[in-house]
Amino acid sequence: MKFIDEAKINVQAGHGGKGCVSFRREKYIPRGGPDGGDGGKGGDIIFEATTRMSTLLDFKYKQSFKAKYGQHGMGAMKNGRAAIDLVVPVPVGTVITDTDTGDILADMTQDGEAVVIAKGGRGGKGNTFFTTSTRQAPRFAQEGEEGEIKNIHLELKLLADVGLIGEPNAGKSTFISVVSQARPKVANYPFTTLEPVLGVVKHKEANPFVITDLPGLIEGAHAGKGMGDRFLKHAERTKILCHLVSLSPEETRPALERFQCIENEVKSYFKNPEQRQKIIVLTKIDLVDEDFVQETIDEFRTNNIEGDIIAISSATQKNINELLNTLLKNLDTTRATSD
Ligand SMILES: Nc1nc2c(ncn2[C@@H]2O[C@H](COP(=O)(O)OP(=O)(O)OP(=O)(O)O)[C@@H](O)[C@H]2O)c(=O)[nH]1
Ligand SMILES: [Mg+2]
Repeated sequence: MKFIDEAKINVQAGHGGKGCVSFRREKYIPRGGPDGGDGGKGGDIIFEATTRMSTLLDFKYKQSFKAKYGQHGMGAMKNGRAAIDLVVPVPVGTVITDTDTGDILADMTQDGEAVVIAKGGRGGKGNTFFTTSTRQAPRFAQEGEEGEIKNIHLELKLLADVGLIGEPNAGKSTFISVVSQARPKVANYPFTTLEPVLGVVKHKEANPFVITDLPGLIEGAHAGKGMGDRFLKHAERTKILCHLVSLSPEETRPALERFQCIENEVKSYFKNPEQRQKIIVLTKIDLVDEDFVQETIDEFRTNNIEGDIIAISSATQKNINELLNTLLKNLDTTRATSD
C-alpha cells in the first residue's frame, strides 16, 4: 500500500433551512395571524482525529464532503430541525489547512479531538418573527444562510518519538529492522527507502516507542535535490533525531564533512533545530578498527560537536543496546519535561 501523506479535498457545510411564510387557518378564525416557523441550521463539517486510521488513503477515493441542509420552517410555528453534522475521521497527526487563505484550521494531535472546519448556515426566520404592531401580516420570511464551503489541504505528520536521518546508505533501514518489527528494504544503493517507515521498539520493561526511518538526505535536499526534504516533515515532531553516519571504508569523504553537510540541510529545514535532542550514531563499525572509530569521535569533539555520539554495528549488534538505552533515557526526560 502506498503511503499517502497529503490530500486535497473540499467540504461544504449544510445550507440553513428556509423560514416559512404561513398564516393561521382555523375554522372559526377567518384571518389568523402569521405562524411560519424558522428554518433549521445546516449541518457542520467536523473533523475528528482517530488512532484507528494511519494514512490519508481514504481521501484518495473520496474528496468531496457535503453536510445536510437544515429543515425548512413550517406552519403552526414549527421550526425546522437542524441537520446532523457530518463527522469526517482523520488520522491523529493530520494538519488541516484552508488552501484558499493558507490558514491552518486545525492541528489534530489528540485521539478524539474534534474541530468544526465548515459551519452550517443558520436557518432563516419564519414570518412570525417579522410581525410588528404596524405589520401584522408579513408575507415574507428569510432564506437560510449558505453553509461554509472550503478547499482543504490535509497533511499527515507522523508522530514518532525518534526520527532516523542521514545520507543514503547510512544504515537507517538496517538499524530499524534490527530493533523493531519493521522490515524496510535494505540494499547497497542510495535511495532504497522511498517512503517513511515506522517501527515500534520494545526495549526492556519500558513503554514501547516509535522510530521512523526516513528516506536518505543529500546536499541540496532542502532545495529539492534527491528525494528532497519533503519527508523531513515526518521528523519535525519527533522528540529525538538520530543522525546516522556511515564509517564504512567505501565512503570517500570524511565522516565529519558528511555529517556537517546533512546537518546544514536539516538546519535549513527545521524552524528551531536546536530545541531538538540529537544523537549522533556512527554506523557499520564492524567494517573498521576501533582506533578509527575513536579518531572519528575525537575529530567530532575537536570541532565542538556536542551531544551523545554512539558507534554501532547493526550487523554484529555491537552497541545497539547502548543506543536503545540512551534513546529511552532521553525519551524519559523529554516526556517528563513536556508533560
Ligand atoms: N557491514 C555492515 N553493513 C551494514 C550495516 N548497516 C547497514 N549496512 C549495509 O549498508 C547498506 C545500506 O543500508 P540501508 O540500511 O539500506 O541504508 P539506508 O540508510 O536505509 O539507505 P537509504 O534507504 O538509501 O537512505 C546495505 O547494504 C546494508 O546491508 C552494518 O552495521 N554493517
Ligand atoms: Mg533505507
